[in-house]
Amino acid sequence: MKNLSRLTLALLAAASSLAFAAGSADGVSVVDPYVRMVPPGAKATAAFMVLKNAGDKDARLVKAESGAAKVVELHNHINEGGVMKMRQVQAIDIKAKGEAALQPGGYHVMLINPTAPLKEGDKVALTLGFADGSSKNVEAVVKKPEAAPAPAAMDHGHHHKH
Ligand SMILES: [Cu+2]
Repeated sequence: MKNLSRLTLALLAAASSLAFAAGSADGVSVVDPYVRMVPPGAKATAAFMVLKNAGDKDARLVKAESGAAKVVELHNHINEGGVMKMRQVQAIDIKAKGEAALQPGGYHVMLINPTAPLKEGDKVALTLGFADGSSKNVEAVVKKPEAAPAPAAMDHGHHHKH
């Protein structure tokens, strides 16, 4: 019984240190993460998701990492004289009790030079890093573009797509 209680104490200690380290990642949940399927040999694709912040403090996504691509960047689309262009961004803010949508035509996680072909249904592991140093692991499923939700496309055509 002595060993058991020691184990329990160790688990409790581990659990509390995890909770302490969680920070922004603790309050942020990730809804419907997916990666757009692209033809084999394509030089880039993107991951999309909705980040919901249940916490009392604003959260700031500052990086994404993945073994699925050589370079992983946070991007946004901006309308420059009627032309949609992609730009790398330093951060994506998620307001307290709010959400940030990473969707086609807007913010996305850019996956440049995929390390292996991505097939429909594959799971891509992403690690989201927040400004306070906390991080969150996400599994994004690879979807064909037509099967993937495209909220921008439903918005009466005001938004331009890629
Ligand atoms: Cu991009």
